[in-house]
Amino acid sequence: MKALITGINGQDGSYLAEHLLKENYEVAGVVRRSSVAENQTFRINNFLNDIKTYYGDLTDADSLAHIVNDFKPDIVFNLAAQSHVRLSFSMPAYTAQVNAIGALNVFEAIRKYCPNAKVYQASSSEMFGSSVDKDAYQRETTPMTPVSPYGCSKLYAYSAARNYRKAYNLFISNGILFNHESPRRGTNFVTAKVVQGALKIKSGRIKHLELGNLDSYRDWGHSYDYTRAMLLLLKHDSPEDIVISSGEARSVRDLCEIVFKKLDMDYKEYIKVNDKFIRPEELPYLRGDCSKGKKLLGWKPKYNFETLIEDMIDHISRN
Ligand code: NAP
Ligand code: F7E
Repeated sequence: MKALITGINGQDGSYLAEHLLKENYEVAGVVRRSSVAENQTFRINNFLNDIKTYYGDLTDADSLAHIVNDFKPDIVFNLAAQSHVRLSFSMPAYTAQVNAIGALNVFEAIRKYCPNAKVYQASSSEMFGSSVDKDAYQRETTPMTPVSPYGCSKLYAYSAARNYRKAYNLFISNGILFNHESPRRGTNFVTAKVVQGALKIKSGRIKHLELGNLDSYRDWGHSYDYTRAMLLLLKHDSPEDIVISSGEARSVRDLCEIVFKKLDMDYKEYIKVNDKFIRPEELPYLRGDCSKGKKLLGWKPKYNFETLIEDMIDHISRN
């Protein structure tokens, strides 16, 4: 079986590729050209010789058509994206080009050149925006009212996936994943920023850490677990839209308290709020109900919030 991953050099792409190799898939990935060549593959260098890579870009439909036509994948994971929510306010058009039209370009390449391939679309809890069910969870049936250019772009791709599934009888599944982190998380996302910042404070390299909104809530899990759910979703016999989450909501303040406490510090002495990290519109609360995913896929996470943070502290402190 052949698996193609867009965004293979990202946090999720790298965990997923490792998992697929262990499961004996032939793996290919799309990488972007960078002027610093080392950056193109920095998360996948450990197994670069075991996979095939293609240069491509989601905004370049011809490059995707060539890759799909050449590799002829059985399964495709569309993970590539401009994935930073705050930056999507600075680059709304680019975010829409990559996340919305880019996903459409992937679906079109599949429709034209590989219509039997199964496709995973990386959808996001950010699509729910300000919408929450009465029981304080978001689930597959919760209305979607995104509050960021990123959320809007992902909602377009989610809708296009459902449209192509019905209109052209393609196997495209949406994984509606809540926040997931790891030692490989980009350091401008809040979990990695807090862990890295606290470690630098502990070792005397910086004196304080500047953050934005401390009172938003997120449902945080581990990328290791969530990328396993991606493969389970494509192994399922019909295309589905499925929430993957931990089911717990924690505030950014909780995150700071726990990380600093694990390093024997009180976060209140070190955290400063800087308005430049506040978003034009904030998504205040995320908590996912993933009972459908657990039942249908038999998915069970290995990590909880505490062990996720411990894994991040452990790895980031060694690098
Ligand atoms: P990430 O670490 O930011 O990785 C994104 C990947 O996409 C990177 O490898 C990046 O390439 C690549 N990419 C960006 N723009 C591209 C373009 N125009 N053409 C081709 N490749 C491009 O994100 P992640 O955390 O792994 O997330 C994976 C996917 O899941 C994303 O679609 C994200 O939006 C979605 N998602 C993430 C979460 C989460 O909490 N992590 C939750 C829900 C959904 P470079 O390596 O060259 O930068
Ligand atoms: O922010 C607050 C911020 O950037 C989390 C992406 O993977 O998950 C991710 O998007 C919260 C927000 O993740 C800082 O305002 C406070 O309330 O880590 P984040 P995100 O925006 O939730 C979704 C599901 C995705 O799909 C996305 O791709 O933390 N916050 N102070 C801060 N956030 C950042 N980044 N930096 C701060 O200084």
